[in-house]
Amino acid sequence: MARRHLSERQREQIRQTQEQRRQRATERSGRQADELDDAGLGVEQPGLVIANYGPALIVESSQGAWHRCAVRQHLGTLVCGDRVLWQPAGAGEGVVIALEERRSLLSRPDYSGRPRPMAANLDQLVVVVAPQPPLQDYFIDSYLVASATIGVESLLVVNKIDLLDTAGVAEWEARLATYRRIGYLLLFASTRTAHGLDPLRDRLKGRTSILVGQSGVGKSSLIKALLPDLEIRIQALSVATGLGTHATSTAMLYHLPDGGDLIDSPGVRGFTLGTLDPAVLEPGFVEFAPYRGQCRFSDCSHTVEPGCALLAAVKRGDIDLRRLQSYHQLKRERRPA
Ligand SMILES: Nc1nc2c(ncn2[C@@H]2O[C@H](COP(=O)(O)OP(=O)(O)OP(=O)(O)O)[C@@H](O)[C@H]2O)c(=O)[nH]1
Ligand SMILES: [Mg+2]
Ligand SMILES: [Zn+2]
Repeated sequence: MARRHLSERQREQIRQTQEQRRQRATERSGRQADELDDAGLGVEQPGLVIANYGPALIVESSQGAWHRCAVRQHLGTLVCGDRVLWQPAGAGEGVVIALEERRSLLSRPDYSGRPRPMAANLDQLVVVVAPQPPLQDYFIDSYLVASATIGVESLLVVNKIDLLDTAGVAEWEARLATYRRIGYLLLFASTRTAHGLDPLRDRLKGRTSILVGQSGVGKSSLIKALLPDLEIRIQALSVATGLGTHATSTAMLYHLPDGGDLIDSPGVRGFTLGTLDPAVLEPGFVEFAPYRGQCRFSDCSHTVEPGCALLAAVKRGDIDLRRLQSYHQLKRERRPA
């Protein structure tokens, strides 16, 4: 569908209308929620987007009830984690009329490579990998770039370690040690044995996190392991959407028992960041920072040049060669088509 481009003036108008609505909603907060306006809609109120099923948006009210909502067109694509204003419109239904400003937004390229919003207001990305399916190394790096670019923290979870013997675990430790060295939390977990779930719970507490990673690494299984009452929620969802229980066809938000929210996302086979400026890769390679501007040539491509500070760091063992290779691969993918 062609995306309408708004002028600055239109954007400002929309912003003002939304602000007025927000204020009206605050003023009216003393009124009954079932009071209807001229269009047959109930009182404007805040809500949280739980999932976006294309035509249907699941919005949770402040009382925790789910409503299947339509969205006013000018609001664009809304995603789970979005804070909105909405009006009830009959039993379990409603209309979303305004979007609160987003603290952060994670997008994923669609089939044509254009970024498509996936989840909003995140605090951290949990990159899940596993011995099965096999991991493409640069996959992790692409997520670290994505999170750094939107100003969100990230950590790594190696799931399914019940499939590994001691030597296997040591191998994975060694393979991913780089990430620990450059400052990321690296956890080993198994939803089968519950190994590693406690430190994961600790880290998720009080924040909004999203599980990302290849299809089949166990993201939904982690959700199930961390949310004992999940079956109830899934049933509520299938009632609300009429779509059955395929919870990971779209990103979906869950409230954690200890506080905080956890979003399950549909797995991907490949992951590319789309056609953005290669310069924005830098924040995802924190360990390169001390060498910025240190190469002999200011336009150094860090591939073959003499006096390249990054290549020298790799040679000394201060930078992992695999990370530099990832950097080059992501840079190639990012070049505008
Ligand atoms: N051995 C083992 N298998 C696991 C573990 N966690 C999940 N699995 C299995 O891995 C398979 C995929 O798990 P899911 O949780 O559906 O994976 P997912 O990441 O949500 O996959 P998508 O929804 O396609 O992205 C299932 O057969 C799970 O039973 C684990 O800790 N150990
Ligand atoms: Mg899943
Ligand atoms: Zn260089």
